[in-house]
Amino acid sequence: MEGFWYELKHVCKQSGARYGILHTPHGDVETPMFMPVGTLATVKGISPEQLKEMNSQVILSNTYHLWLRPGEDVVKQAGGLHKFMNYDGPILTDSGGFQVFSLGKTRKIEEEGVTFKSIVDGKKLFLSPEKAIQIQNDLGADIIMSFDECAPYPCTHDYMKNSVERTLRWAKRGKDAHQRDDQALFGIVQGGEFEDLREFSAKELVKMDFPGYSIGGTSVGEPKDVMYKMIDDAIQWLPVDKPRYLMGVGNPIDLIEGAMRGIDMFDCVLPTRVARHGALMTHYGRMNINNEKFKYDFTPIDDKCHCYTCRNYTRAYLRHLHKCDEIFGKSLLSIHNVAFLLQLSEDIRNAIQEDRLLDFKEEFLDHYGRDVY
Ligand code: PRF
Ligand code: ZN
Repeated sequence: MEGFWYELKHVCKQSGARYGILHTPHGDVETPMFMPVGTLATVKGISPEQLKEMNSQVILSNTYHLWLRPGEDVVKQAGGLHKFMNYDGPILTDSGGFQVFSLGKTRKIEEEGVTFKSIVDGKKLFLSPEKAIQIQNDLGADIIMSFDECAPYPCTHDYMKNSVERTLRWAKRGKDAHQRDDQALFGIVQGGEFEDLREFSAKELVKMDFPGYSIGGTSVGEPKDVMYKMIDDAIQWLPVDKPRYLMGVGNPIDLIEGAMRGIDMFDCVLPTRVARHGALMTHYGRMNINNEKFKYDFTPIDDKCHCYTCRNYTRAYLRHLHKCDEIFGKSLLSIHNVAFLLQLSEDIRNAIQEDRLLDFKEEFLDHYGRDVY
């Protein structure tokens, strides 16, 4: 593994949260970090220059979607994902495992891999651990994921045990198939709500010695306290000198709660998805730009936000664009939501370095609200 390592810089004395630096072939980034999602090799509505301007660290893309469209061979011929999408910062790709399970209605899981229907044209497709790695080798992201099963919640201990064991065999097969020394392949801890299976999954992956570990199978419908326990059950078995990535989780409260539990990396489609419907995250909780009360409101979305949108545009204008379904409006709202989470990540990193993440959490929740997602 060349050009990739995690440097633990500081552990918050108040909370145990970690501040660190992730060195990648496309630059160093600071953790904990929120990773904006660019499923189809674009963070919807935001240019690479704008991402850079808002201090994005790593961005995330998806094996499954890029495999279907345009096809990994196109991206490979373009010179890889960085060149194809004109983003020279670090990129992470998810393996397609989760997408197969969350998007597909009809799927068949076997030892060899998963058979399912394409979301694009309904064609029958087959994805295996080896295929998922080959696609990711061709896409060329800095960080790539093992092919796993994200089992449904709830499910029986019996089902989960079989699933975890198969996902471990898939992790090993993916590791053996991995061809590129300049890409860090992460193992994914599964095991649902079962403490013993989380322990087993984590310990077996650690034996295989991955350069980083993801925690999967959370945020699949379980209550919050169950999710936090899933993190605790997994993370205690992971080596301190490797990064930990909590997959598909990235709302403001979970960024803080996750960091407190030792998570370094987060991602979530929510900020960009909800922005396109006018829903905004602010330091004062959620707001919807559609609201009549913003008609003559010439203040920014969030007076504590430093993003391009908040520096230059008013609620009244943004409401107008949104009401008229103007595409620039969607772009401006997406910029704000992504910037909000990137700024929050930075605030979390600063609080960790100052040994005051618990104080920060209380201060943040005092105005954000405690029941907001
Ligand atoms: N596995 C993979 N990607 C994921 C998940 C998972 O379990 C989740 C679960 N929250 C999000 N994305 N490969
Ligand atoms: Zn803003």
